[in-house]
Amino acid sequence: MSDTAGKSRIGVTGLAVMGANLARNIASRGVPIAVHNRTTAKTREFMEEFGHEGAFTGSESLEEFVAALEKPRRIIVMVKAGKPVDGVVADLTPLLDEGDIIIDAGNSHFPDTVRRTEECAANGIRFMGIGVSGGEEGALKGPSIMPGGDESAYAEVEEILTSIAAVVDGTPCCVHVGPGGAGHYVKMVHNGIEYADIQLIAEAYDLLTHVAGLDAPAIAAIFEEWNSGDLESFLIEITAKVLAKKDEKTDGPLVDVIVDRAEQKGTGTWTALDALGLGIPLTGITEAVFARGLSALRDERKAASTTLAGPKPGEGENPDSLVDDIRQALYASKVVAYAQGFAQMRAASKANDWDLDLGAMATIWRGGCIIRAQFLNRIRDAYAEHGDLENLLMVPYFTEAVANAQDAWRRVIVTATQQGVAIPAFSSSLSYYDGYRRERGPANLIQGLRDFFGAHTYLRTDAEGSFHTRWGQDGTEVRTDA
Ligand code: NBP
Repeated sequence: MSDTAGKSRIGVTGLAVMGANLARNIASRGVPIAVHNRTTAKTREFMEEFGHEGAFTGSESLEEFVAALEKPRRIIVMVKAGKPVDGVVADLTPLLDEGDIIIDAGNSHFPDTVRRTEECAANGIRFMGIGVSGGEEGALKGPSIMPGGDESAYAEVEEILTSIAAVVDGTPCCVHVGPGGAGHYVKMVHNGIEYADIQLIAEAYDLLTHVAGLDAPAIAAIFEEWNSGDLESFLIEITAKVLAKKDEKTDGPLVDVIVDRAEQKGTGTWTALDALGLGIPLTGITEAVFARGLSALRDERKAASTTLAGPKPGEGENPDSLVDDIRQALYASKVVAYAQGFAQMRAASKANDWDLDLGAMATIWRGGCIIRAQFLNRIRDAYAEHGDLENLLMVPYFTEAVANAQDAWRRVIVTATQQGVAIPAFSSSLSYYDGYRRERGPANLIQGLRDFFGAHTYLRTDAEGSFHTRWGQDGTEVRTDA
């Protein structure tokens, strides 16, 4: 009898919402699968509720779980990110053989994935870090999957992963991203872009509420309409639904009774920190993280609201075109946020030798994930046409889109500023745009100041070499690299 007879082709350990749904998705493709959870009761509950859906083997210990798998063993770990992943890897390692594959499909931080890949390799185990987006529904019905790690390991799971992923225009939303931490890196940037997208939507909602004076049902109708144009996306679609939802208790809009304090799990912060390390301007995502931080200062804001002076939103002149201006500002800011996120992935790809195919990233984000949008087709086309792009803003489609939107974008920012409405993502995106399109900015003065107080030297526009002025001495300039 062969070693594979009666064995499962793959296993999932960690049967909380994501692991359970991923396991059910895999089983629904006719793949025999072993399931396990640290707390055995959860495995039993899973088998009772879903065991009939496919060829599941419920395992009550890790030893049983490993023994249930064909070789090379393919094990998806879907437990809470951080220490639990290290714990599971440590428990699995002595039970596995050379060439077996551990796949961390949670939201791990990519440096942890790089470390785990090395640690597992030292034990002959192939480790993969794969990003899975789409929440619980995506995991069950078809997520966007961003697999990173050894190509030979990917080849062993490609068929299963592509079969469970979302499909758009016949293309599965799953492609091998790159080695080591590349998959989790791309998932991190995906989540960062999600932060920016959500913040931009929140700013549009704030303006429509407090400057345009509209109520939630009216704004819901506007978002529904916007969802049939350039902005068409999952997040715009669900914004309309959330705004339209009536609260059972008050009979008013549910959104009006939700506390205005946004929580976060840290992937936006990781994205922003990484951009800072790479020296890549990532204003949209970073401002979105800061805005969540500001929202959390709820008690301080309450005190400040009666102490700090400023205009009252809604008490000012509004342009007649306000609602459509907001739509255009939202679109232009979104283009900037994506341009920044893709520029960050390009820089990370070069820094880590990942050789990321950015067009493929846009392709696999078109379905299954939270930022799925029509817009990603444009990004995919841009990379297909122009190859290694420094900045998406330089592609004719986006150059033109932002050029067409910019008058409205500027009007919105002026109106919001005059009426005292905070629009950190809208305005920082425009500042990035204006900064990026300037041939000569003001950093010449920064360099002069740095040279004055720290002898940090400067370059000249009219000569080769680096220079220092003896500011505190005779004021003469010396070349420092000669
Ligand atoms: P959770 O992140 O809530 O984790 C719960 C699971 O981790 C349970 O199976 C639990 O086992 C297990 N676990 C913990 Br906690 N500590 C453990 C340990 N030391 N050893 C072994 N198992 C341990 O589950 P989730 O919401 O399904 O998310 C799973 C992963 O997917 C996370 O990394 C998450 O960030 C990521 N993700 C989630 C979503 C989403 O929408 N929820 C979307 C995309 C990605 P127990 O039952 O014994 O406590």
